[in-house]
Amino acid sequence: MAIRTLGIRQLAPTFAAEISRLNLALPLAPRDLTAVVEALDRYGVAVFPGQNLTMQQQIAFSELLGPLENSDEGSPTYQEFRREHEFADGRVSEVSNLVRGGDLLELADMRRLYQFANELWHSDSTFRPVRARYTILSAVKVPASGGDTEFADVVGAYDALPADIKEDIESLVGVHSPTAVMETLGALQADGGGFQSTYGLQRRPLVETHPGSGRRFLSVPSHCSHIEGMSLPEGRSLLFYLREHATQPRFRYRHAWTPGDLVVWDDRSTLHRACRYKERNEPRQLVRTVVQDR
Ligand SMILES: O=C(O)CCC(=O)C(=O)O
Repeated sequence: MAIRTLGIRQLAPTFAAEISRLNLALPLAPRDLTAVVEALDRYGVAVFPGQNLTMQQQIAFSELLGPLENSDEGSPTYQEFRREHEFADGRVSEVSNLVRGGDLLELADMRRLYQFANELWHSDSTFRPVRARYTILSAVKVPASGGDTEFADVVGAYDALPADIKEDIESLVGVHSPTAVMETLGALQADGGGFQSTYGLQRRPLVETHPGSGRRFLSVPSHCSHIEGMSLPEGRSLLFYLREHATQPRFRYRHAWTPGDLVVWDDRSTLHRACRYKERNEPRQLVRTVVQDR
């Protein structure tokens, strides 16, 4: 199997792997690309230390995995923001507390306020008509402490559910919206950033089969606001239960960033969240590209 050539070291009990034998700045041989996809099918999170890619190299690598999401789509506000980012390309969305030139974002800047949404467990773009298949994040500037990214294995978590719960949730459909998270944060209020969404509601099954691994996974990100055909309290309490189950420490991996690291995760088989840091004092800047799923 091609995956053996990658120099894999598993990072958490059920998933996540470090891949040490590839230089992503160079064009990947087809067999290496196949091996990377196999590793993502198997481990969900792939950590490539010390890559130090330029933005163009990250875009080139990401495009090998599939078509990229346009980060401005559906939001003229974001288009405007991006011009102020150092990595100004529609295929890149910067995760950063800086504006171009290196100043920290102002206290009430909505970019700062909206980024707190990343601290809630989620998988990317489930609220868009086309969700994310993979997210690629690489570290440019990292704080001295904190600012890790934490992942949860929703494949292992599904396997560990009691049989009767698996049966109960088998054909349920979750309804996803960005406002689900922004409402929790208070970001819909004028003094919370006045968030408005241009997206309609997206219906997604609560349980799906991963096409690469053939394994079942739970789709319970914080953007899933309720369950179709269930009252809000009943659906939400089921979602809280499933998310809590899926994010127990035994299903987690926490990545402490070093500048130059590049991490790819499969947004179907994992959840993730940003961890707190002293964002009023220390710069943190990561370059993000997203490969579309369906
Ligand atoms: O900043 C992080 O650690 C995570 C970013 C994130 O949640 C995302 O890119 O969706």
